[in-house]
Amino acid sequence: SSNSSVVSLLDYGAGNVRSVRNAIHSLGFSIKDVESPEDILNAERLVFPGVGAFAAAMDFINQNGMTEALCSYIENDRPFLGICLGLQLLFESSEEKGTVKGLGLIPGVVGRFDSSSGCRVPHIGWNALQIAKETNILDDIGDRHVYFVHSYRAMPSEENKDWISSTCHYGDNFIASIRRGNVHAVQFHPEKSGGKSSKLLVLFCVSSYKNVGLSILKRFLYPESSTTKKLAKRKASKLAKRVIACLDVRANDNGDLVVTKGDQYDVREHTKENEVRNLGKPVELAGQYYKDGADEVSFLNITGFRDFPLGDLPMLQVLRYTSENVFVPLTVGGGIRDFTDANGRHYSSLEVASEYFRSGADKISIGSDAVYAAEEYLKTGVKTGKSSLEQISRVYGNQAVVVSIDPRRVYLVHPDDSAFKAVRVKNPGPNGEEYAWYQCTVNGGREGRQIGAYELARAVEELGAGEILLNCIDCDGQGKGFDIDLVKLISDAVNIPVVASSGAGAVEHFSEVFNQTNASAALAAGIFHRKEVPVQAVKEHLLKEGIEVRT
Ligand code: 1PR
Repeated sequence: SSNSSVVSLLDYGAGNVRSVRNAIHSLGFSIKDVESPEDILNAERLVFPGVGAFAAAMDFINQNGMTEALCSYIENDRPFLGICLGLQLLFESSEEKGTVKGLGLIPGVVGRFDSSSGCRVPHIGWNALQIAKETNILDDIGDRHVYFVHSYRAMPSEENKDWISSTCHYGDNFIASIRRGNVHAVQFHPEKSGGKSSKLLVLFCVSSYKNVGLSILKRFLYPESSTTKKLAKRKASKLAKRVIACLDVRANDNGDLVVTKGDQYDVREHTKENEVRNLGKPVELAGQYYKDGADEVSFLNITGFRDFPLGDLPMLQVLRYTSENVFVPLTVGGGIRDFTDANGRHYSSLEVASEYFRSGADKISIGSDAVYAAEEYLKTGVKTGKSSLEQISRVYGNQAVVVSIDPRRVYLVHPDDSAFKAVRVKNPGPNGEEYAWYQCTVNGGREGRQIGAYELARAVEELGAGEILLNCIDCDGQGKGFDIDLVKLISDAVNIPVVASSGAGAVEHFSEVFNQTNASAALAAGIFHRKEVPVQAVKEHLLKEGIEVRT
């Protein structure tokens, strides 16, 4: 029929759906956006990539009169693929923001992860699944990892067990996917779970198709393809430690956007010309790191504190191009704050963030502005709800908001010589000082503030941050390893995931940070850009050391 290569997409405009679109296009399908209940009823196949908050999504469906159409579409066993919130909405209700009614097709209530069980919330990262029954769409994944990002989950019960096609262990065993006939839904993100980007992949047959995320979408889109895999019992897996490649991006003196990399945040060459160090092109390098197996890619617009990102269209373009080929999560930071341009036009930080999400970012990262927000909060004890951090996490969810901390070590003779939390350091300071506190900075390390990394981390967690990107100016670019004292201090202080950054120089530094701290991920820049240590080598080393990673 004329609809044979069309996917109907229910995108209600919250968060990043660009990757789902790109993945569908790369599989040779075109997309029709659902605008009315009739569009649902007339769909040949329907994909519902829910992102954002449960209540907002249900409001959208109800207000557009789509509830009945969706229920009847699913009850009539028409081809359906729900992703993330697109799975949760099928249940009776959710406890996100009070109790909100869902579509009620599957018995059960969607509840928050219990952080008292010792796991960090949000659940961000790569897990393997326990397959419960024939799913078809999951047939190619074997014991490979898929990407999750959520704070709420549905739990298996006697009443819903017929629906469950796989579970995942994180704190508890929660529902990772459901299947009944042609109706599928997954809690994880296939479009972020890796896959080959080449348009040629459509030419290969499904059974030879080895890539995880796109194989799931492909099996949904081509259900007639044969199943060759037998179901194998798999051992329960832990949340994999993530390896992240970071690209510090700025314009060079010719105005071209380049990937640069500093030593202790100084990115200029020490030559007569004093030019900005140029290590390559952002889109190309991101694509390379994705192919090499990076679990995420971060872009930091390091002069964002002075340039205005919405005036900086190249960065948005970098995101758009990157998301066409890179099917792992993308984070972008730099310059996320309120801004008034030269013509007096005011932009809210939320507008800036929205533009980044629309262009393909899954998370935004806030540096300087989060420091000001935390200072204000610690001073007054009042959450105004007005900071960029609070506003963006309210609209897009805290899993989409990273706070980037840029601390510098301040050595102390006695731990109580400072008002801020100090630790005993492994390597004493220049005058034999045995303690240090970690002073937060703003504007790319140019200005120290009266707040410590420990105090900041705890404050931003309360204000709605979903993850911390923990740099260390002293270690940046030095290749001598992560600041274990600092990473330990912060990863033990908060219950959100912490990404250790700055100082990686060898594969052993990654196992060290994972063995000695509670970091959820480790990020590096220089060693990847200079091709000293490829991402694969880091993964192989971690595997050998018995640390779970996505391979
Ligand atoms: O303050 O919200 O505009 O955000 C600015 C962002 O830019 C912050 O996330 C800040 O960390 C970053 N930034 C600002 N100036 C610099 C600089 O280098 N001059 N880069 C900078 C931060 C640190 C890491 C680096 C790791 C790993 N770069 O991102 O990639 O230290 O490096 P390594 O593996 O080579 O040691 P706002």
